[in-house]
Amino acid sequence: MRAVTAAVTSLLIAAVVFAGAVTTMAVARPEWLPPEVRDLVVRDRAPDLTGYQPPQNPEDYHHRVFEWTYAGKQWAIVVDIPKASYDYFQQLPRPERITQGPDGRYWEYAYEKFVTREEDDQSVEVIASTLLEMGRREGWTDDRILSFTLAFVQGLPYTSDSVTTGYNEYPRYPLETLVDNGGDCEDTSILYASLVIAMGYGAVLVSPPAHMAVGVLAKDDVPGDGYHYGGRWYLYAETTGDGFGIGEIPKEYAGLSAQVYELV
Ligand SMILES: [Ca+2]
Ligand SMILES: [Ca+2]
Repeated sequence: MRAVTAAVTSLLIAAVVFAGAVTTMAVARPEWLPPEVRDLVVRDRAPDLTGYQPPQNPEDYHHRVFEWTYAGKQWAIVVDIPKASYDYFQQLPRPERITQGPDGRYWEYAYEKFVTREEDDQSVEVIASTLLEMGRREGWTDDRILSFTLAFVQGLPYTSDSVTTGYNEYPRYPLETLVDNGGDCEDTSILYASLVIAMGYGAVLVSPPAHMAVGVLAKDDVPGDGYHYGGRWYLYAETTGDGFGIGEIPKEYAGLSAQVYELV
């Protein structure tokens, strides 16, 4: 896969900005408390909080209600994320590396490590299993459950890194994207890929020039936009904005080569 020159340029600028702001403060990993998730029925465009019990110490949690539309219906889940877990991810280093590309060596974030970080498994799994259960209750097939989950992620607001963090490029761990209530393309792609993998499906991160999305592992004969990589077929999944289904690539990225980040 070819490295992308336009993306590399912006990443190098981000590297300089970021290097000046690195803190060495280390925060101990908190005693693990998984987030509490409840799915809710949405009636009259407002989530029905009947039956919702807040955590015992609500001041220790970030309370979030996520709403989205899929299959002509509105959906919502309530997620209570321990503040200690969020603080822990916030102070973690942003993994990075020097990579050898066809045009030489360049700096980049190690985006795949935001997806596969071991400590994140529980937080992501609780949400993934909730979404999976919601889909199974509807009697949906795998592809619809994956589309439903994509709609959940697409329902998060798009926020630019420079506005929300002051950095040109700032990848978020999945828990951060949920508490921050959104992010930009790599943040929502990291979140979606994490959910897809936690559900037991296959995914990679894909990066067309100056963008990031997810490749969802599919059978070779499933039609749609995607990438052949490593002998496998990955359908393109756009995680920003509404309306793109799995296998639908925005036209500005159609036909362009993309860098693939394997998730193992
Ligand atoms: Ca970004
Ligand atoms: Ca970001």
